[in-house]
Amino acid sequence: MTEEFDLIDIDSLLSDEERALRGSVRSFVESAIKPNIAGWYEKAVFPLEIVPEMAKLGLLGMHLTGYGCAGRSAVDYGLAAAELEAGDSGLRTFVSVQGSLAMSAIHKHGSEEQKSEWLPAMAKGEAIGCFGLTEPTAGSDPGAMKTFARRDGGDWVLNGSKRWIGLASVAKVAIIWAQTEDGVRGFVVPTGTPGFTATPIGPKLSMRASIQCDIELTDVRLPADAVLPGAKGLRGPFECLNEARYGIIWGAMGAARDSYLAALAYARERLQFDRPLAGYQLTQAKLVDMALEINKGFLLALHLGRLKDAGALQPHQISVGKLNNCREAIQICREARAMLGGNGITLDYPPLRHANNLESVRTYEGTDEIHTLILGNRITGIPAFR
Ligand code: TGC
Repeated sequence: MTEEFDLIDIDSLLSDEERALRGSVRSFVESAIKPNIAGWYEKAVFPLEIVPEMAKLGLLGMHLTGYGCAGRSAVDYGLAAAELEAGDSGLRTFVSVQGSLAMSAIHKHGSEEQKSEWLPAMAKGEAIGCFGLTEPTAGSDPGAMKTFARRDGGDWVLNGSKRWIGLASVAKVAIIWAQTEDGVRGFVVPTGTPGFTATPIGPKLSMRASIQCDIELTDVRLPADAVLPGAKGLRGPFECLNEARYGIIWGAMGAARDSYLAALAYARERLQFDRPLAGYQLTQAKLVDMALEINKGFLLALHLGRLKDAGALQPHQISVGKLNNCREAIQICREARAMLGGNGITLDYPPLRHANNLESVRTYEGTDEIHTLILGNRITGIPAFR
């Protein structure tokens, strides 16, 4: 399969260990996800039963060190994200929400007690986490959030609502970001706390094998030590978003690669006017355009991953990757769907499912527009968000 899309030998830039890690995640996706994903997608089911296997592979919080986490590199994490999203964006999203958002928030900003209480259980998949930043009226502009945490004696009391929160209805713990008298703070909220409710949003036309929820917080009372001591202001959640956005750079290309390979296989087999579609120049032009963007997208992801492992990756560089790779991946998936003709609209083939999923992926963790404006700001020095 590699030679069908790796035209510039990107593989030679990976170590044996990196290729081995990628191989084990790819095998898991081939055996546990691909045979079942059409059914999960059609029934709108998130397959909780595969979480323990993901944990065993070290995929939960895999780039974090200590507390039972795998301590793998950023490139390893990216390679895994690409393989998972070649299965389905919903499954990669689970790993992102768990590891890059919920676990990263605790790992980066939590107290020793919070880390010891939650991270080992989350790495084992025994506790699922979610990350509540977005609100019904605060998506691209999280600074406009209305959820408020007030002090009441030694306690905190939270009120507000969150929207589009992945995994919230199956989570044991939620990281909730709220305004306080001292600016935005993060709270570790066990989801069994009275006043916390999470309701799945649906029906959806995208990310059907995944769960996104509304959260209502009504007088949710928490002890003083529920606050994340290391996060003060919006920088706290944004530092976690960087981790998730980074994973998307790789993941989107996984979905693109899977769609391209489906279209290539189909074009080789499908005869029209007595010849395989792959023998027509228009088809070859499409395949070549797709392959070029996949090669460029993976090369970009690998470059950014190497920068991340060197501790040199800057937020605007993550925007380059997220904007470019989501934009190109969705085009590739749509083109692949078109190459499959009518058969492309069924769940027998992955491209339209991937394209639909990528509508969510291009929207969450910063829309195309937000990442464009982050880069516009970087280039011109003039913020144009407001
Ligand atoms: P701004 O004044 O620019 O920044 C506030 C503070 O944050 C710092 N900062 C960052 N730090 C680290 N990494 C980044 N990427 C950062 N971006 C900003 C900044 O330096 C400042 O720090 P300090 O110490 O000076 O206070 O804040 P702004 O509100 O004007 O930001 C502008 C903008 C548009 C870039 C930002 O608001 C933004 O990125 N918006 C998009 C938000 C987004 O991606 N939302 C999606 C969340 S996904 C979700 O909630 C669901 S999780 C997925 C799931 O559950 O499935």
